[in-house]
Amino acid sequence: MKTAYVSMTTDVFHSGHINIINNAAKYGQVIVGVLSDEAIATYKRPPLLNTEERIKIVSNFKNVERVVVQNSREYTETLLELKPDYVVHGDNWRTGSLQIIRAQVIKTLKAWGGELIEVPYSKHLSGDKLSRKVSSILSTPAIRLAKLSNLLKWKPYIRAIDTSNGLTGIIAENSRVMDEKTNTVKEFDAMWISSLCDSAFKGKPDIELVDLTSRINTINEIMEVTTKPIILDGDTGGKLEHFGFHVKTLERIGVSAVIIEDKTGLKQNSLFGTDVEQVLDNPADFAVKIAEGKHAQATREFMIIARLESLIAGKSVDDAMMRAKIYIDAGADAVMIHSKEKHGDDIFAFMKQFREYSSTIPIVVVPTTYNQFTEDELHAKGANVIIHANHLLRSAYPSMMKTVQSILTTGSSKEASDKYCMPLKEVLTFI
Ligand code: SPV
Ligand code: MG
Repeated sequence: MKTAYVSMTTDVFHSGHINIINNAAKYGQVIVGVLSDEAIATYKRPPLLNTEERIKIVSNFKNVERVVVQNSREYTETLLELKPDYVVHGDNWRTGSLQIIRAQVIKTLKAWGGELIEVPYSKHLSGDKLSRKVSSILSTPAIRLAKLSNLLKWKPYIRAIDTSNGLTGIIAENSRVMDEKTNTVKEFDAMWISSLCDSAFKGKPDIELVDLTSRINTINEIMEVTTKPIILDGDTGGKLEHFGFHVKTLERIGVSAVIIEDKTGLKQNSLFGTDVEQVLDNPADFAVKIAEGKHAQATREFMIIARLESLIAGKSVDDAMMRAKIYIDAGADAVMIHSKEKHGDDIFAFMKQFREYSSTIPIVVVPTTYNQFTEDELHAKGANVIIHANHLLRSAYPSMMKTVQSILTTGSSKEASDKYCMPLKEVLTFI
């Protein structure tokens, strides 16, 4: 009996998938390779149903003889093991990101005279469209909240971008590029809502002046138009007695994590370094604040992340390590190490020491000053969450400044409009 192999990534099953299986059954016994959670999470949203669930469902489809797990997006390893006579796939992969995988499949099959069968793709049943629909349901608070801790389990690292309003939220939600090297789609996994940019977009300094009510307005504005998880920059976390209440509020609206920094007194932006007074909190006191937050927390998945400001305040890596251990003991789910140095040596030294202490607790980094390192390089040194912390504000401001300068200088908006502005029509259609 001949065998026909069908690979399945989806967790939103529709009749198009049944059609492919039924077509495959015309050629032989159907073996379905269900993609593992990890394999899926490397290139698209993590699956709603885990591998086991999907295996159970697919095993019960008519005409499916056997189900195996396909551990990577490429078929090669599985095909070499199964040596099927046929691979059956929708004809939609002749173009786009799957082309290379298709070519590999054809090449691999050749070794034993196997053949690729392509079935006309049901366009109206696009899995991506259904997926987007599902995603919007999944932006309800409890589900959005859990996304970050799930992603941390599935992805080698999380890539976050700063968002401060609905517009930057949409940019973070929808921006994608094709990575030619790995032939995968790259996008942001999460949004960071920084104190710096949330304040700056409101025309205020970053001194904990924008209160939580106002920050929540920003969060809501972003949540209205996005589905990705949110990491909130919680500054110092405020008064000890208030922090537990803040945690409850953030959980209720569906924020995934809050990062609080071990400073006290008037908060100043960390990138001032020691040019301004940066007063570190007493580690024992800060630990109590973390414990207070963890105690107030209602869900399992919310994360309280302790931000270590030792290096910002001119203290040593050892000081940061000493504090990290105290904060973890108090219940912190992860640590963020920050520095304003450009060389990155202090960050790497910290990560090395921290990884000797724990191989699993996530490390968050904000490579604003040491931005010569790529995400992959930072991950290789130990980072699990990489936050690009202020770049949308910093790219928007100079562009707006050029525009106003031009209008003031020329007395009309013609030059600015022709040179610096996107067509109005695009504004009407990109949202
Ligand atoms: C922020 O962007 O608000 C931060 C990171 O907290 S930093 O500005 O580098 O302190
Ligand atoms: Mg901040």
